[in-house]
Amino acid sequence: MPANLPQPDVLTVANFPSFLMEPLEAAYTVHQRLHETDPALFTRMAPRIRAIAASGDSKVGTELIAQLPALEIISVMGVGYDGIDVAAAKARGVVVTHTPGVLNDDVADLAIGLMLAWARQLPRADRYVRCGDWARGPLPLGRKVSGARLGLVGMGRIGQAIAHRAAAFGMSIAYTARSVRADVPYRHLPTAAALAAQSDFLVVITPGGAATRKLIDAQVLAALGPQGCLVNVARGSVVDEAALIAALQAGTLGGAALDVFENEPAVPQALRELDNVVLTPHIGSATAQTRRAMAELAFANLDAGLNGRALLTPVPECR
Ligand code: 8YV
Repeated sequence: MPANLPQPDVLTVANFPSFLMEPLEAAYTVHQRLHETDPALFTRMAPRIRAIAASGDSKVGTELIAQLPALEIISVMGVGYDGIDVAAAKARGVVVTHTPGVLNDDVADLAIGLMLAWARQLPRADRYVRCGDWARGPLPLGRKVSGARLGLVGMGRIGQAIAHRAAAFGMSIAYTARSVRADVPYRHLPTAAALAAQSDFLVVITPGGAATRKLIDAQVLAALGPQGCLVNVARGSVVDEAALIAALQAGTLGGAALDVFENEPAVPQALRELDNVVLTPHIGSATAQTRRAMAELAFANLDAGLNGRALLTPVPECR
């Protein structure tokens, strides 16, 4: 950009790693969470802000969008964008982009890892060795994963990556999704409850948002049953967390392995006290390699949007 032109103003609404902050700060005037840290200054700066950089768990609602008359683009570093009010953005002619594809492997790897961690009791086994219990006798037996029945709630890019890995474990694979996919060889079931009734592991990998809110309810958990395990690598909002805790406490559900929660980073004490669960802090895409790829794509989208070039990966609603 010529030296005499001011750099575009960008509002960040998440705490980004240095490998996204550095390119952003080199190219733009960045207002780091200014709407939260200094609302008065934000009000003065708001008319200049042309872009928002957000993460998969950021909330960008109608109110914030309405405060930014010059807003052109919201670039999300994440595949999920359920926290962004896309309808409000579109109504204002603001485009929304996200980072699909580059994180499929990591999220799928974690889903398989969580199944193994729960069934083979890896966190417990690790503690068992460390605290010296091994000398007193063997760890109680775990549960076999290879050959078990996997039900996938969602059959998008990441769902397919999980299925591909599960096939190598000899698992039988079925799924439920809004529509039957002609391009996958797996059995489709019409509802999450029907799928759960025929699954040992039910893995949730569907987008969050209003359409899937509490899709995994008490009925689905009952269908999964006392031998079943729920794995959630999607969004906490997809699972009725209170019903999940009740089922786990009552033993009507065998267990759960959860990377996402309804109200992150708060995880209910009741869940943290259960020993039939494995809990991780929303790390689906959290590898150095993948987060860099996500940051590059998020930056490229933002830069394309602000410079009138074609967006790389707009969300489906903005294509
Ligand atoms: C992270 C995610 O929460 O991609 C998503 O939808 O949930 C995660 O990868 C986050 O977006 C990292 O910035």
